[in-house]
Amino acid sequence: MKPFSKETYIQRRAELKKRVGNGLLLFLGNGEVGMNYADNAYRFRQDSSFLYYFGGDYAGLAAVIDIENDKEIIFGNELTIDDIVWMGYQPTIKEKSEVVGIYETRPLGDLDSYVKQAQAKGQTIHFLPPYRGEHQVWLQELLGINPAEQAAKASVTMIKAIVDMRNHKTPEEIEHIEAAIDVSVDMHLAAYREVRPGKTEAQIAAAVEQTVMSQDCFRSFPTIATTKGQTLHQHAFMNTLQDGDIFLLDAGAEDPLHYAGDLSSSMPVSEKFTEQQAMIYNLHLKTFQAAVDTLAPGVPFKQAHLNAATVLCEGMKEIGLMKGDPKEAAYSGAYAIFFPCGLGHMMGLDVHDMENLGEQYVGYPEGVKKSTQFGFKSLRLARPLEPGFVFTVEPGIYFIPELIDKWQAEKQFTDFICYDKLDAWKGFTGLRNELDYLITEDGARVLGHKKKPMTIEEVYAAKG
Ligand SMILES: [Mn+2]
Repeated sequence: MKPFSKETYIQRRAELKKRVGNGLLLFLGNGEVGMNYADNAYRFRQDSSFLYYFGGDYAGLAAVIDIENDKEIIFGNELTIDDIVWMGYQPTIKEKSEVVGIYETRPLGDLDSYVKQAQAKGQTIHFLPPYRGEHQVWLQELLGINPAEQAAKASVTMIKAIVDMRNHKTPEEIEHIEAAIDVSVDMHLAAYREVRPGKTEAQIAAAVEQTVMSQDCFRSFPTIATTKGQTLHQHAFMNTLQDGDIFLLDAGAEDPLHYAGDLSSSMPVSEKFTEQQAMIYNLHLKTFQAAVDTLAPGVPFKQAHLNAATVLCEGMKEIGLMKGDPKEAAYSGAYAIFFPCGLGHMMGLDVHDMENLGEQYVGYPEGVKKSTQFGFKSLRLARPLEPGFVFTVEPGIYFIPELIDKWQAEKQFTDFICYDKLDAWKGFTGLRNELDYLITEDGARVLGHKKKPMTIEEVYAAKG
């Protein structure tokens, strides 16, 4: 797929300038980070806001949009002959900047004096909250702000403008997201094919990552490939798959422009689910459908979360693990014993889009604070949905022995939870599915051209 034209980047910066109105917007690109020594670096990943406004997918850059002086400058150092000997020839910073419509470039060392002059003239310096240590050091050098105070002094005006722009995906962004999702579906199909007793989690993860790398993409986050799905983000691969286990995969690709896909699947390690597993899997599909049926412009995502939780409580009541009014059980937060996370999150250039800018700005409307209650506090997205929003839907059902024991000891929600019956379920582990959705003018649609298995029949067919 083609990269975006320079007009895309020019328009994005023009829109940002208009929204912020004044001052100097400072963007720090990411650098190389050594794993154990400087030249043995982690895989390079550019900052997503930098990618969004300046393209520039390489280390050692910064950029400014100087609104008062009507300047857009990329700061970076040209390669030396030593760099070229070790890393090969690359186009110059000037050449790489012109493809995003930036015609002024300067050495990185000039950034300091540029920013200090702007400060001396009384210009407001807008910057984003840093998430890397070297940016904290850099901001301290440039602006004299202590790392501990940088997040609080970051520009709320700049954050809000960027969040609002990046939250609304354009058709050309959606093409890239769908390309990433298609590769993500292939990653999951590899797992459905490979999962069987005797294989290790590491072998399945390897098949999944072989699939993504062979399509010129990279994973959008560390793969979760586990038979201990009750642990929501289990990143270790330490188990051998056994007959009767549920295998859970949460994995996705990012495409060459770094747009993400994020999918989850749950499947039996044996040929078929046990009767008990099939019952919980089908209840999970009902919660999924309840969530999806809620998605529409103007409807808060929190409502989709609550509707899924209500269906979960209805099902748990039928099974005999809950009692009382299911809707009350959902709205009170009792559901969280089986579903302690949120229903989903925004997705774009980051798999949890713009989490570095603050979930409060990304996922919640002005004036609505995120709950601190267990369960609801993990809901990253709650706001009314708008056309162009792209997000995940990923309800799950988890039996977490430590959580069950803790709540039982504390006598939490005894009107709703049948603790005496839960003992027998502590070894169930957990399951979820996850798909990615776009809000349209009149509803919502699932993203991607390839279909990930969802129903039990589809799961068995994919296992082959
Ligand atoms: Mn997700």
